[in-house]
Amino acid sequence: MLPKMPYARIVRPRVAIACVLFSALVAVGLVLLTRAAVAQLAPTDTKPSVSDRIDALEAKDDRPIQKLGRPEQVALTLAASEAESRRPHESQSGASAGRDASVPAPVLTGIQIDGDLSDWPAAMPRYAIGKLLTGVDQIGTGGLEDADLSTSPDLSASFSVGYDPKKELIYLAVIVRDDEIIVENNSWLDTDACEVYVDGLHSDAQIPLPDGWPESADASQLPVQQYIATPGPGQVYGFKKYDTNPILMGGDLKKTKTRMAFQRKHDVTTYEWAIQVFDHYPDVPTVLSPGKRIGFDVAVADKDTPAVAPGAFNEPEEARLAWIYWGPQWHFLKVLDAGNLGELVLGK
Ligand SMILES: [Ca+2]
Ligand SMILES: [Ca+2]
Ligand SMILES: [Ca+2]
Repeated sequence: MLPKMPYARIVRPRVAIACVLFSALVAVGLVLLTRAAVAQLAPTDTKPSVSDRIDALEAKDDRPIQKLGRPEQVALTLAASEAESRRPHESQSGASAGRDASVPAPVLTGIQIDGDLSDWPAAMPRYAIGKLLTGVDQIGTGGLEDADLSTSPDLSASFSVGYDPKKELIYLAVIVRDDEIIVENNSWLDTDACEVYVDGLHSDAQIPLPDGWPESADASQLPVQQYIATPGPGQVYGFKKYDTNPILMGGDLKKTKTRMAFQRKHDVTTYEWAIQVFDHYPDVPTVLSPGKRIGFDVAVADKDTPAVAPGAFNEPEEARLAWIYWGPQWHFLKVLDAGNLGELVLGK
């Protein structure tokens, strides 16, 4: 016998409970089905993306790698980082006894920095800058792969070097035969240039690429002083934080005694440098004394055609900047790796 109450009050709660139970079962079923479908669809062997590879490198090296907006810049950074990670790490301690790339720097006085080398002794030896950087994205070979870099009209460069122990300066003359001069102020890829690397400690110290490079460069933290000059007016490499030519990467050239002047005659550009070297910038200049070894390298960049677009980030291979250097085999940015420099041996 049914209790005397309206039918609806008995039946509706039962229907409601059944509906709730049914809905819960459907929801659980949907979740299980979705998980199974995702598991089946998920790839098991995907090729890592550029960002995955950067993350992997960061994890391996325990350091951040600069993430730049332009894919080609990411590729450059990645290629360089991978090149770095492939090589054996060098000793961090002590100075090297000597290096394969080594030249004497005799005492030299009475040099005026004006780009005119007539005040240099005619008998000063000249050393070829003859290594062509290859295998780095965005940098080309300028058709120089098979060229003789001591005679090529497209690009041949050499240097002479001495030092003044009283003025505590290295004197450097860089003579560059280059058929076409390009000086733009948009990027390091869009200009002729001359770079000098010095390390007063002659150390093997190296540091990882600082986050935010090159804007974040801090000369007081770098193991090498990198001076950069272009043979023309305007901001060197388009770096907005400097107002000199040359510049000191991450520092203030005006806090140093380094100066440069260039001249261009016919197809020859001459850079005449007086260079201050530091044990630590800016507070500990290096004392230049006979027999001392100074970490040293010099490089020349050659761009010969106007860029397709400002900055020259998307140049066809044959139009890209070529980069040659003197010292040991390039592994990564030499300003971060003092052991990747050659050396000067100061004379008496
Ligand atoms: Ca001179
Ligand atoms: Ca050239
Ligand atoms: Ca050029």
